[in-house]
Amino acid sequence: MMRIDIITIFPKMFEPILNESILKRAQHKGKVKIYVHDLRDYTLDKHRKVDDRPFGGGSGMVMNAEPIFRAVESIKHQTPNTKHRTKVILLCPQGERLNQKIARRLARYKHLILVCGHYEGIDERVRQKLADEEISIGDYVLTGGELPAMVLVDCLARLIPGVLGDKNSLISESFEDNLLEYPHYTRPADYRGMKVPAVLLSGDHRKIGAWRKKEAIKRTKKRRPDLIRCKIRER
Ligand code: 4FV
Repeated sequence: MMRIDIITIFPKMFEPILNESILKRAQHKGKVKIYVHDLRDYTLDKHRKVDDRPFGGGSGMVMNAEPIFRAVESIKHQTPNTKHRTKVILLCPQGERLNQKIARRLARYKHLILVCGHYEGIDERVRQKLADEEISIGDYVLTGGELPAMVLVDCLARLIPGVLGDKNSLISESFEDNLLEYPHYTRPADYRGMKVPAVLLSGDHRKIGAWRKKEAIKRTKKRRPDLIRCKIRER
């Protein structure tokens, strides 16, 4: 069972995704426990302030270190048994770009604490002293770290054994083996004259497997030659 704690100033943003579909079922199955914490509950400030003006001037606001330290330390205090397998992850554009390999590695941890930034950013001392890792979901700037945290929770949860109905679906999917997924078809076999490739209707699973591999490589070479290069490098 994996535990995920999310620290955010917008806890309600998570309700819809945690109470639907696979994430809802995964929690009900006890495969993952997800706790969302309002950062403002960890401020000592009577106005529950979590940000302040940047030293050195400049536009925008910076998130204070103290509430984040207090939140993370309080959560760690509540979870002594996962001490050695807890990772504090800061979601930020400066982080390592999330990919399936990182998702597989993080899915093996017992306990993740996700810190969602806002405003211009977070006080550097959080990055230096509290965060074990920094993850970015892509080279673009969002209004907050909440959506990145949701993306991370979603791609991790489905890798936890028993969360997805059919674990085989994890084997032949995009980025497994550094290949994009092959084309999928379902009924009807002929839609507006667009026919399903005959090999898929042949029942010859060796031929179907070979066709799918060929199509996956063709698609990857065309759309993501960088993945092919990774694949060759990893050999
Ligand atoms: C982001 C990303 C991201 C930066 C300023 C929140 C925003 C604001 N996080 N991958 N891309 N964060 O844009 O993770 O604080």
